[in-house]
Amino acid sequence: MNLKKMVGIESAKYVKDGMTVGLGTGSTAFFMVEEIGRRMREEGLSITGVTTSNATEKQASELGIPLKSIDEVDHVDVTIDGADEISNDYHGIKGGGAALLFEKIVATYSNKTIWIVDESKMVEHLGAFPLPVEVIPYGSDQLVRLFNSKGYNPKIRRQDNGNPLLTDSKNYIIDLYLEKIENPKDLATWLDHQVGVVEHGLFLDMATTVIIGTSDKGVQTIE
Ligand code: ABF
Repeated sequence: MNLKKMVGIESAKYVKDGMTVGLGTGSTAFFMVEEIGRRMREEGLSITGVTTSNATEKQASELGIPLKSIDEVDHVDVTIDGADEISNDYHGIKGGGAALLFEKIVATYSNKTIWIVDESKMVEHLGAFPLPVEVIPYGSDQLVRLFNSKGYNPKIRRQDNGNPLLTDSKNYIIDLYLEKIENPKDLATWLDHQVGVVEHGLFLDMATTVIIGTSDKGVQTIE
C-alpha cells in the first residue's frame, strides 16, 4: 500500500465519535479525510470537521463531513495534518501546499496535533525543503530584498502563468531556500517580527504525535 495512504488510514483511528477534528491539507491528509468519510458511512462515526484549506473543505463537504470554522468551535480535540519536513527533535516545516496559515491557526487551538508523513519527510535538520513564508502582497518586494540581504535566497511562489500564487487568504508565499536551518527558533522569532510577514512554515513544538509510513517497518508512531 501507498505509504501516504497507510498513515492516513492509521491516523483516522485517533478520531472518536463526537470529536471536533482539524482536517489537514495535502496528499497525505487527503487519505485521512477519505478514511473518516468511510468510517462515517460504514461505522456511523459522527464528528465535526474544521478544515485548513479550501481544498480540504471541498473534499470533506463532498464526503458529507459536517464542518465548522475554527471560530464556531470551543476547541479542536485533535488535528491531523501532513508536513514537508520533520526534524530529529520533531519540529516541522509546513506550507508546501500553501495552507500554512490556516494549518497553524487550527493547530494552535487543538488539544492534540498529529503529523502524518512518509519516511521521506524525516530529516536530521530542517531546511532542505524551502521554508514557506506567507506575506501580505503590499510590501512583498521589499521583503524579498530584505530576505536577500540576509542571504535567505527568497523566491516568490508563482503559478504556471507567472503570476504570484495566492493563498486562501489572498496573500503571497515567499519561499526561503536555506538548505539548512541552524537555529529554527531564532529564525522563527526573527520572521515573526518582520512587518508584512503574516506567518511562516516553522511549526516548532507543535506536534504531539508523529505517524511515519516506512517501506521496511510499516507504520511507526511516535507519541
Ligand atoms: C500540509 O501537508 C502542508 O503544510 C504540506 O505542504 C503538506 C505535505 O504534503 P503532502 O502530504 O502532500 O506531502 O500540511
